[in-house]
Amino acid sequence: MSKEVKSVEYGLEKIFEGAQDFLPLLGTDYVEFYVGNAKQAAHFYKTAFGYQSLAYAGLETGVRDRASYVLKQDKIRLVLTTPLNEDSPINEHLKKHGDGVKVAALWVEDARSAFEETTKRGARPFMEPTVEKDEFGEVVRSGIYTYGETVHIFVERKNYNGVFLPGYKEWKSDYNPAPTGLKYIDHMVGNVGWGEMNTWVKWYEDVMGFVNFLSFDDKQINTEYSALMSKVMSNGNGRIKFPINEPAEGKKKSQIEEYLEFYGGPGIQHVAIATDDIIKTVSELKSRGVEFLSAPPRSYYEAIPSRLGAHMDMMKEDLNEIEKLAIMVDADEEGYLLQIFTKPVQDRPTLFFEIIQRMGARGFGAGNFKALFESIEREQEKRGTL
Ligand code: TYF
Ligand code: FE
Repeated sequence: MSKEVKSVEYGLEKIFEGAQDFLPLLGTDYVEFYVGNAKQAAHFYKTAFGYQSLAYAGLETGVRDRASYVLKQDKIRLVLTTPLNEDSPINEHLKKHGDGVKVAALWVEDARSAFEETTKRGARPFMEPTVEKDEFGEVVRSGIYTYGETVHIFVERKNYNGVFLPGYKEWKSDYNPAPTGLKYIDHMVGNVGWGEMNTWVKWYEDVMGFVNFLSFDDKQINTEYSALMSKVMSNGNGRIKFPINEPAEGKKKSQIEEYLEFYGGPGIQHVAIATDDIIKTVSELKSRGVEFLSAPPRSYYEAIPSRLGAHMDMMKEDLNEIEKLAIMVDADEEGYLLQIFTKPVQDRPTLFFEIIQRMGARGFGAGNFKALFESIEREQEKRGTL
Protein backbone atom coordinates (compact mmCIF):
# COMPACT_ATOMS: atom_id res chain seq x y z
CA MET A 1 0.00 0.00 0.00
CA SER A 2 1.77 3.16 -1.09
CA LYS A 3 0.53 6.61 -0.19
CA GLU A 4 0.03 9.48 -2.60
CA VAL A 5 2.97 11.83 -2.50
CA LYS A 6 1.93 15.48 -2.47
CA SER A 7 5.32 17.10 -2.83
CA VAL A 8 8.86 16.01 -3.52
CA GLU A 9 10.31 18.74 -1.32
CA TYR A 10 11.56 17.54 2.04
CA GLY A 11 10.33 20.31 4.28
CA LEU A 12 8.16 20.77 7.28
CA GLU A 13 5.01 20.46 5.19
CA LYS A 14 3.06 17.25 5.30
CA ILE A 15 3.92 15.14 2.28
CA PHE A 16 2.25 11.88 3.23
CA GLU A 17 -1.53 11.67 3.29
CA GLY A 18 -2.73 10.04 6.45
CA ALA A 19 0.16 11.06 8.67
CA GLN A 20 -0.93 12.73 11.91
CA ASP A 21 0.72 15.87 13.18
CA PHE A 22 0.33 15.52 16.93
CA LEU A 23 4.07 14.75 16.94
CA PRO A 24 5.93 17.21 14.66
CA LEU A 25 9.48 15.96 14.12
CA LEU A 26 12.20 18.30 12.87
CA GLY A 27 14.74 15.58 12.15
CA THR A 28 17.02 13.00 13.75
CA ASP A 29 18.81 14.58 16.72
CA TYR A 30 21.41 11.92 17.59
CA VAL A 31 21.99 8.17 17.72
CA GLU A 32 23.42 6.76 20.94
CA PHE A 33 25.30 3.48 20.99
CA TYR A 34 26.01 1.48 24.13
CA VAL A 35 29.47 -0.01 23.66
CA GLY A 36 32.04 -1.96 25.67
CA ASN A 37 34.79 0.61 25.16
CA ALA A 38 33.62 4.07 24.10
CA LYS A 39 37.12 5.53 23.84
CA GLN A 40 38.15 2.94 21.27
CA ALA A 41 34.81 3.06 19.46
CA ALA A 42 35.18 6.85 19.10
CA HIS A 43 38.63 6.34 17.57
CA PHE A 44 37.16 3.84 15.10
CA TYR A 45 34.34 6.15 14.00
CA LYS A 46 36.77 9.06 13.61
CA THR A 47 39.46 7.13 11.79
CA ALA A 48 37.38 4.84 9.62
CA PHE A 49 34.23 6.92 8.98
CA GLY A 50 35.62 10.45 9.27
CA TYR A 51 33.51 11.72 12.18
CA GLN A 52 34.75 14.77 14.09
CA SER A 53 35.11 15.15 17.86
CA LEU A 54 32.30 17.29 19.26
CA ALA A 55 31.64 16.76 22.98
CA TYR A 56 32.47 14.55 25.93
CA ALA A 57 31.01 13.63 29.31
CA GLY A 58 32.74 11.42 31.88
CA LEU A 59 34.87 11.47 35.01
CA GLU A 60 36.61 14.70 33.94
CA THR A 61 33.25 16.48 33.65
CA GLY A 62 31.82 15.17 36.91
CA VAL A 63 29.91 12.18 35.49
CA ARG A 64 30.79 9.17 37.67
CA ASP A 65 28.94 6.22 36.13
CA ARG A 66 29.53 6.46 32.38
CA ALA A 67 31.64 8.04 29.64
CA SER A 68 30.08 9.40 26.45
CA TYR A 69 31.88 10.62 23.33
CA VAL A 70 29.90 12.72 20.86
CA LEU A 71 30.95 12.71 17.21
CA LYS A 72 29.66 14.76 14.33
CA GLN A 73 29.75 14.69 10.55
CA ASP A 74 27.60 17.20 8.68
CA LYS A 75 24.09 16.69 10.17
CA ILE A 76 24.89 13.37 11.88
CA ARG A 77 25.61 13.14 15.61
CA LEU A 78 26.68 9.85 17.19
CA VAL A 79 27.02 9.33 20.94
CA LEU A 80 29.19 6.42 22.14
CA THR A 81 28.48 5.52 25.75
CA THR A 82 30.08 2.97 28.07
CA PRO A 83 29.51 2.19 31.77
CA LEU A 84 32.30 3.00 34.25
CA ASN A 85 31.37 0.64 37.08
CA GLU A 86 29.56 -2.60 37.70
CA ASP A 87 26.43 -0.96 39.16
CA SER A 88 25.50 0.77 35.90
CA PRO A 89 22.36 -0.64 34.24
CA ILE A 90 24.19 -0.19 30.93
CA ASN A 91 26.09 -3.39 31.81
CA GLU A 92 22.84 -5.38 31.61
CA HIS A 93 22.21 -3.93 28.17
CA LEU A 94 25.73 -4.80 27.01
CA LYS A 95 25.60 -8.29 28.45
CA LYS A 96 22.38 -9.05 26.63
CA HIS A 97 22.85 -7.18 23.33
CA GLY A 98 26.54 -6.46 22.92
CA ASP A 99 27.40 -3.15 21.26
CA GLY A 100 24.39 -1.60 19.57
CA VAL A 101 22.01 1.32 19.24
CA LYS A 102 20.17 2.20 22.43
CA VAL A 103 18.69 5.57 21.43
CA ALA A 104 17.30 6.95 18.17
CA ALA A 105 16.80 10.56 19.33
CA LEU A 106 14.36 12.82 17.52
CA TRP A 107 14.51 16.60 17.35
CA VAL A 108 11.20 18.20 18.39
CA GLU A 109 9.73 21.64 19.06
CA ASP A 110 8.19 20.50 22.33
CA ALA A 111 9.50 17.49 24.27
CA ARG A 112 6.79 17.73 26.95
CA SER A 113 4.01 17.53 24.39
CA ALA A 114 5.84 14.72 22.50
CA PHE A 115 5.91 12.69 25.71
CA GLU A 116 2.29 13.42 26.58
CA GLU A 117 0.93 12.73 23.09
CA THR A 118 2.80 9.44 22.67
CA THR A 119 2.31 8.03 26.17
CA LYS A 120 -1.41 8.80 26.10
CA ARG A 121 -1.54 6.75 22.88
CA GLY A 122 0.11 3.79 24.58
CA ALA A 123 3.88 4.36 24.51
CA ARG A 124 5.78 2.92 27.48
CA PRO A 125 7.69 5.78 29.21
CA PHE A 126 11.48 5.64 29.33
CA MET A 127 12.24 9.16 30.58
CA GLU A 128 9.79 11.73 32.00
CA PRO A 129 10.24 15.24 30.54
CA THR A 130 13.47 16.51 32.09
CA VAL A 131 15.01 19.99 31.92
CA GLU A 132 18.81 20.13 31.70
CA LYS A 133 20.61 23.49 32.01
CA ASP A 134 24.04 25.01 31.73
CA GLU A 135 25.52 28.39 30.79
CA PHE A 136 24.40 27.88 27.15
CA GLY A 137 20.71 27.56 27.96
CA GLU A 138 18.37 24.67 28.54
CA VAL A 139 17.29 21.49 26.81
CA VAL A 140 14.15 19.50 27.54
CA ARG A 141 14.28 15.77 26.86
CA SER A 142 11.76 12.96 27.30
CA GLY A 143 11.74 9.37 26.06
CA ILE A 144 9.66 6.32 25.22
CA TYR A 145 10.43 2.67 24.50
CA THR A 146 10.01 1.25 21.01
CA TYR A 147 10.79 -2.40 20.04
CA GLY A 148 13.00 -4.44 22.38
CA GLU A 149 15.01 -2.22 24.71
CA THR A 150 15.49 0.46 22.07
CA VAL A 151 14.20 3.95 22.89
CA HIS A 152 13.24 7.20 21.21
CA ILE A 153 14.32 10.29 23.09
CA PHE A 154 12.64 13.59 22.14
CA VAL A 155 15.03 16.53 22.24
CA GLU A 156 13.81 20.13 22.48
CA ARG A 157 16.78 22.45 21.98
CA LYS A 158 15.23 25.75 20.87
CA ASN A 159 16.56 27.49 24.02
CA TYR A 160 20.05 26.03 23.77
CA ASN A 161 23.23 27.03 21.94
CA GLY A 162 25.88 24.78 23.49
CA VAL A 163 27.77 22.20 21.42
CA PHE A 164 25.57 19.23 22.35
CA LEU A 165 23.67 18.92 25.62
CA PRO A 166 24.09 20.34 29.12
CA GLY A 167 26.50 18.10 31.04
CA TYR A 168 28.82 17.70 28.06
CA LYS A 169 31.91 19.77 27.49
CA GLU A 170 33.28 20.65 24.10
CA TRP A 171 35.80 18.02 22.93
CA LYS A 172 38.71 19.56 21.09
CA SER A 173 41.04 16.91 19.75
CA ASP A 174 44.41 17.12 18.03
CA TYR A 175 43.43 14.09 15.96
CA ASN A 176 41.01 15.09 13.21
CA PRO A 177 40.83 12.71 10.24
CA ALA A 178 39.09 14.21 7.20
CA PRO A 179 35.33 13.65 6.74
CA THR A 180 34.26 11.00 4.21
CA GLY A 181 31.21 12.82 2.83
CA LEU A 182 28.56 11.38 5.16
CA LYS A 183 25.69 13.89 5.31
CA TYR A 184 22.63 12.80 7.27
CA ILE A 185 20.75 9.75 8.50
CA ASP A 186 18.42 8.55 5.76
CA HIS A 187 16.70 5.76 7.71
CA MET A 188 17.12 3.40 10.65
CA VAL A 189 15.84 -0.15 10.37
CA GLY A 190 14.52 -2.32 13.19
CA ASN A 191 14.37 -6.11 13.30
CA VAL A 192 11.48 -7.55 15.29
CA GLY A 193 10.38 -11.10 16.08
CA TRP A 194 8.20 -13.55 14.15
CA GLY A 195 4.72 -12.15 13.59
CA GLU A 196 5.56 -8.84 15.31
CA MET A 197 6.06 -6.55 12.30
CA ASN A 198 2.43 -5.50 12.04
CA THR A 199 2.23 -4.85 15.78
CA TRP A 200 5.05 -2.34 15.42
CA VAL A 201 3.61 -0.89 12.20
CA LYS A 202 0.43 -0.21 14.15
CA TRP A 203 2.47 1.18 17.05
CA TYR A 204 4.20 3.73 14.76
CA GLU A 205 0.80 4.62 13.26
CA ASP A 206 -1.07 4.95 16.55
CA VAL A 207 1.63 6.24 18.92
CA MET A 208 3.78 8.35 16.56
CA GLY A 209 1.25 9.27 13.82
CA PHE A 210 3.46 7.70 11.11
CA VAL A 211 2.27 6.15 7.82
CA ASN A 212 3.29 2.90 6.17
CA PHE A 213 4.44 4.13 2.77
CA LEU A 214 6.17 1.04 1.37
CA SER A 215 5.81 -2.68 2.04
CA PHE A 216 7.79 -5.68 0.86
CA ASP A 217 6.52 -9.19 1.49
CA ASP A 218 8.40 -12.48 1.54
CA LYS A 219 7.48 -13.06 -2.11
CA GLN A 220 9.48 -9.96 -3.04
CA ILE A 221 12.22 -10.41 -0.46
CA ASN A 222 13.65 -13.86 -0.80
CA THR A 223 16.54 -15.88 -2.09
CA GLU A 224 16.81 -19.59 -2.65
CA TYR A 225 17.44 -19.97 1.08
CA SER A 226 15.82 -17.27 3.12
CA ALA A 227 13.10 -14.65 3.27
CA LEU A 228 11.92 -11.65 5.23
CA MET A 229 9.16 -9.06 5.25
CA SER A 230 9.63 -5.33 5.59
CA LYS A 231 7.39 -2.27 6.01
CA VAL A 232 8.65 1.30 5.88
CA MET A 233 7.13 3.75 8.37
CA SER A 234 7.53 7.49 7.81
CA ASN A 235 6.53 10.61 9.65
CA GLY A 236 4.44 13.21 7.84
CA ASN A 237 7.26 15.29 6.36
CA GLY A 238 9.24 12.23 5.18
CA ARG A 239 12.34 13.18 7.17
CA ILE A 240 12.12 10.24 9.55
CA LYS A 241 11.91 6.77 8.06
CA PHE A 242 11.90 3.59 10.11
CA PRO A 243 11.59 0.36 8.13
CA ILE A 244 10.68 -2.68 10.24
CA ASN A 245 11.74 -6.23 9.29
CA GLU A 246 10.51 -9.57 10.48
CA PRO A 247 11.86 -12.99 9.52
CA ALA A 248 9.90 -15.24 7.17
CA GLU A 249 10.01 -18.99 6.58
CA GLY A 250 12.70 -20.15 4.14
CA LYS A 251 14.83 -23.24 3.52
CA LYS A 252 17.58 -21.86 5.75
CA LYS A 253 17.93 -19.33 8.53
CA SER A 254 16.96 -15.76 7.69
CA GLN A 255 19.47 -12.97 8.44
CA ILE A 256 16.75 -11.49 10.69
CA GLU A 257 16.68 -14.62 12.85
CA GLU A 258 20.47 -14.53 13.06
CA TYR A 259 20.25 -10.92 14.27
CA LEU A 260 17.54 -11.71 16.84
CA GLU A 261 19.61 -14.58 18.25
CA PHE A 262 22.80 -12.58 18.60
CA TYR A 263 21.19 -9.33 19.71
CA GLY A 264 19.00 -11.19 22.18
CA GLY A 265 15.77 -9.77 20.75
CA PRO A 266 14.52 -6.89 18.61
CA GLY A 267 16.70 -3.87 17.93
CA ILE A 268 18.21 -1.62 15.31
CA GLN A 269 19.67 -3.63 12.43
CA HIS A 270 21.12 -0.92 10.22
CA VAL A 271 21.60 2.81 10.06
CA ALA A 272 21.55 4.20 6.52
CA ILE A 273 23.67 7.28 5.94
CA ALA A 274 23.32 9.54 2.93
CA THR A 275 26.16 10.90 0.84
CA ASP A 276 25.99 12.95 -2.33
CA ASP A 277 29.07 11.30 -3.84
CA ILE A 278 28.98 7.60 -3.09
CA ILE A 279 32.00 6.80 -5.26
CA LYS A 280 34.18 9.20 -3.31
CA THR A 281 32.71 8.22 0.07
CA VAL A 282 33.02 4.45 -0.47
CA SER A 283 36.55 4.72 -1.94
CA GLU A 284 37.56 6.69 1.14
CA LEU A 285 35.85 4.32 3.60
CA LYS A 286 37.48 1.30 1.95
CA SER A 287 40.92 2.87 2.09
CA ARG A 288 40.38 3.45 5.83
CA GLY A 289 39.53 -0.19 6.45
CA VAL A 290 35.72 -0.21 6.52
CA GLU A 291 34.59 -3.68 5.42
CA PHE A 292 31.73 -4.03 2.97
CA LEU A 293 29.72 -7.05 1.86
CA SER A 294 31.15 -8.90 -1.12
CA ALA A 295 30.20 -7.76 -4.61
CA PRO A 296 27.13 -9.04 -6.45
CA PRO A 297 27.98 -11.26 -9.45
CA ARG A 298 28.85 -9.90 -12.93
CA SER A 299 25.31 -10.71 -14.10
CA TYR A 300 23.96 -8.18 -11.56
CA TYR A 301 25.98 -5.40 -13.23
CA GLU A 302 25.03 -6.55 -16.71
CA ALA A 303 21.38 -6.17 -15.71
CA ILE A 304 21.73 -2.55 -14.54
CA PRO A 305 20.56 -0.94 -17.82
CA SER A 306 17.38 -3.01 -17.86
CA ARG A 307 16.79 -2.40 -14.14
CA LEU A 308 17.22 1.36 -14.56
CA GLY A 309 15.21 1.69 -17.77
CA ALA A 310 14.64 5.37 -18.58
CA HIS A 311 16.79 6.46 -15.63
CA MET A 312 19.87 4.97 -17.28
CA ASP A 313 20.34 8.11 -19.38
CA MET A 314 20.32 10.29 -16.27
CA MET A 315 22.98 8.26 -14.54
CA LYS A 316 26.10 10.34 -14.04
CA GLU A 317 28.21 7.72 -12.31
CA ASP A 318 30.65 5.50 -14.19
CA LEU A 319 29.35 1.91 -14.19
CA ASN A 320 32.86 0.46 -14.20
CA GLU A 321 33.72 2.38 -11.08
CA ILE A 322 30.46 1.33 -9.47
CA GLU A 323 31.17 -2.32 -10.17
CA LYS A 324 34.77 -2.03 -8.96
CA LEU A 325 33.54 -0.67 -5.63
CA ALA A 326 30.69 -3.26 -5.42
CA ILE A 327 28.07 -0.51 -5.18
CA MET A 328 24.48 -1.46 -6.10
CA VAL A 329 22.07 0.60 -8.22
CA ASP A 330 18.28 0.54 -8.37
CA ALA A 331 15.52 2.81 -9.66
CA ASP A 332 11.88 3.59 -8.95
CA GLU A 333 9.33 5.86 -10.65
CA GLU A 334 11.00 8.99 -9.32
CA GLY A 335 14.67 8.37 -9.94
CA TYR A 336 17.54 6.07 -9.08
CA LEU A 337 19.63 5.32 -6.01
CA LEU A 338 23.04 3.88 -5.24
CA GLN A 339 23.70 1.90 -2.07
CA ILE A 340 26.19 -0.41 -0.37
CA PHE A 341 26.24 -2.22 2.97
CA THR A 342 29.04 -2.72 5.48
CA LYS A 343 29.67 -5.97 7.27
CA PRO A 344 28.55 -5.92 10.92
CA VAL A 345 30.67 -3.35 12.80
CA GLN A 346 31.12 -5.46 15.95
CA ASP A 347 31.84 -9.14 16.58
CA ARG A 348 28.20 -10.12 16.98
CA PRO A 349 26.48 -10.29 13.56
CA THR A 350 24.08 -7.50 14.48
CA LEU A 351 24.37 -3.79 13.58
CA PHE A 352 25.71 -2.66 10.20
CA PHE A 353 25.66 0.53 8.12
CA GLU A 354 24.29 1.35 4.70
CA ILE A 355 25.70 4.15 2.56
CA ILE A 356 23.08 5.56 0.20
CA GLN A 357 23.00 8.21 -2.51
CA ARG A 358 19.50 9.15 -3.64
CA MET A 359 19.17 10.56 -7.15
CA GLY A 360 15.45 11.26 -6.93
CA ALA A 361 14.43 7.76 -5.83
CA ARG A 362 12.54 7.48 -2.57
CA GLY A 363 12.46 3.67 -2.43
CA PHE A 364 14.80 1.34 -0.59
CA GLY A 365 16.42 -0.55 -3.44
CA ALA A 366 13.91 -3.40 -3.81
CA GLY A 367 15.59 -4.34 -7.10
CA ASN A 368 18.80 -4.98 -5.13
CA PHE A 369 17.28 -7.10 -2.38
CA LYS A 370 18.09 -10.45 -3.98
CA ALA A 371 21.74 -9.60 -4.69
CA LEU A 372 22.10 -8.01 -1.25
CA PHE A 373 20.62 -10.95 0.62
CA GLU A 374 22.81 -13.36 -1.30
CA SER A 375 25.84 -11.33 -0.19
CA ILE A 376 24.59 -11.47 3.41
CA GLU A 377 24.08 -15.24 3.07
CA ARG A 378 27.69 -15.65 1.95
CA GLU A 379 28.68 -14.08 5.29
CA GLN A 380 26.16 -16.20 7.22
CA GLU A 381 27.65 -19.29 5.55
CA LYS A 382 31.13 -18.35 6.86
CA ARG A 383 29.70 -17.84 10.33
CA GLY A 384 27.83 -21.14 10.28
CA THR A 385 24.54 -19.33 10.90
CA LEU A 386 22.73 -19.94 7.60
O1 TYF B 1 16.40 -0.47 4.45
C1 TYF B 1 16.11 -1.21 3.52
O2 TYF B 1 14.96 -1.60 3.35
C2 TYF B 1 17.18 -1.59 2.53
C3 TYF B 1 17.28 -3.04 2.26
O3 TYF B 1 17.62 -6.94 6.20
C4 TYF B 1 17.38 -3.99 3.37
O4 TYF B 1 18.38 -1.08 2.98
C5 TYF B 1 16.25 -4.59 3.84
C6 TYF B 1 16.33 -5.57 4.80
C7 TYF B 1 17.56 -5.95 5.29
C8 TYF B 1 18.71 -5.34 4.84
C9 TYF B 1 18.62 -4.35 3.89
FE1 FE C 1 18.28 0.39 4.33
